[in-house]
Amino acid sequence: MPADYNGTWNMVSNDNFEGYMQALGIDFATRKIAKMLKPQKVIEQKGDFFHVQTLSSFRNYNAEFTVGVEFNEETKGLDNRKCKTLVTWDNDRLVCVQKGEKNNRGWIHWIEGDQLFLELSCEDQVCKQVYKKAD
Ligand code: 1AG
Repeated sequence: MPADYNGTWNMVSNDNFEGYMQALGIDFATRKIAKMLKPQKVIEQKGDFFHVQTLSSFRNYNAEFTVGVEFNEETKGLDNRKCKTLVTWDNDRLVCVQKGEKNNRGWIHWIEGDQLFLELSCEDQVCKQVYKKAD
């Protein structure tokens, strides 16, 4: 049985989002707004199928994938790039590799208690986010 990521998760911390956005080439004005956000993750998981919504007052991002199945990702409303994206299980961690124009791009999710962790990587930058499960 894989880990259960289902639920609504609210951001509690966001370390080095600025560096991550700079590595993605996000412009100054957008970064200033994006840094202030406290997004929410709404995750629906059925076995290896995931629907992950990242919701904020500024923009939303929608991701749907099946673990182990590579897909074409377009990061609409983020940096608007195209990636060949593959998510795999590493024990109970979700490990994502986003092949494309940017080197070393991807993310890792895991759960500890009522907290959801997300590390976003691009080039030499790592952004560390923590979310807490909503009641
Ligand atoms: C993701 O999470 C990333 C979801 O795939 C969005 C997180 C960070 C934003 C990425 C780059 C910044 C680009 C532009 C800034 C503009 C708006 C920020 C809006 C933030 C909320 C959408 C992994 C997984 C789902 O949970 O795929």
